[in-house]
Amino acid sequence: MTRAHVITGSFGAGKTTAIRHLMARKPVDELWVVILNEFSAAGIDALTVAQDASGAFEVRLVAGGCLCCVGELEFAKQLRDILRNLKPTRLLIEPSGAGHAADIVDVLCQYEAQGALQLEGVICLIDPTDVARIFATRPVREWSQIQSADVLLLSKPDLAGVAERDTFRAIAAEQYPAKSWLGECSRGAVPPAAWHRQPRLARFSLLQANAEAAAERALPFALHGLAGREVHVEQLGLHAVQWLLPRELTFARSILEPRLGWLIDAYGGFARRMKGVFRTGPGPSLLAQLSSHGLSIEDSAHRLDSRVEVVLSAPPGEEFLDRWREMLREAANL
Ligand SMILES: Nc1nc2c(ncn2[C@@H]2O[C@H](COP(=O)(O)OP(=O)(O)OP(=O)(O)O)[C@@H](O)[C@H]2O)c(=O)[nH]1
Ligand SMILES: [Mg+2]
Repeated sequence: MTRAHVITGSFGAGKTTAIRHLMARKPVDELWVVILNEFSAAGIDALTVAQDASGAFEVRLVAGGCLCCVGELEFAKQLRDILRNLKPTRLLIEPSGAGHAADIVDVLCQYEAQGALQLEGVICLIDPTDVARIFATRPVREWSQIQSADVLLLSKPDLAGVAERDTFRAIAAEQYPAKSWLGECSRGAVPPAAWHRQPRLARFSLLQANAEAAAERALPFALHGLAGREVHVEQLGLHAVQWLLPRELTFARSILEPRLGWLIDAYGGFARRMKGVFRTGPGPSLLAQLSSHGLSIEDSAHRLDSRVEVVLSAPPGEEFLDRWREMLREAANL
């Protein structure tokens, strides 16, 4: 089955350099296809991206500002043709710096659900000369490229000083769910561990310090016949419950928003922290967080699944668990 990789990042972050590096290491007997979404139709990158590749490859160009908007039909057409007729071993996709990474991830996940490909990972490159601006102003497109990625890599490490590395780590620390890999990418050299299939199994991200010491118990939790999990964690005197729900489910904002607020008010005394990201349909997901400042709700570009975690200072009682399960059941749609 075709293994697909997405390499995102803002303008000039080093995406094509990374793909060129990967292409140069492609086994000679494998067919690899690259889809480049260049902002202009000049096709400059298309000429060089495979210059060091050996054996069979193909480079397809989709011109336009955003693979999923301007070039939507073209992208879908190319993808269908590639998967049906070429069946490459690997498919590398570079959305333009102006692209909506989350929508591309959605399209690839749909193909994955049909068994037509396996999405190995979404890598977002962050240029050290951009980190301060991205962290301070959170531009929608760039923040969404970061949110929809499995892996964050600081590109051009030769240009990064202590401040840029600190800001890169600060951006990573804010992400929910936590990224599966963080690292650097020098002159396109994507670290092998970042490039291989990323585990999408949730890792508990709110109690992650000293993870070995955690006691964990997973229970099945199905909604509309789709298997999810409810996991209870106890660590260092704190208790946490997380629900992990498959990406096929969407959740009604009109139920989630008031009910989350109600649950927090009713059980706020011992809920120390809560984070949840829920798919709500084709658009942005809903990211809810409870911190010392109270409950906040915003959009997120995370599209891979839905999950929520609550950290408590006492073991969760049955009534508390039932209220949460009930809310998830009522808000979930197929
Ligand atoms: N100093 C330095 N420059 C690098 C590194 N990696 C890539 N570059 C340079 O960064 C520039 C942009 O690299 P590209 O790979 O074209 O970036 P891109 O993300 O594909 O750019 P767009 O497609 O235009 O958005 C090029 O001049 C690269 O040579 C690195 O590790 N260090
Ligand atoms: Mg490029």
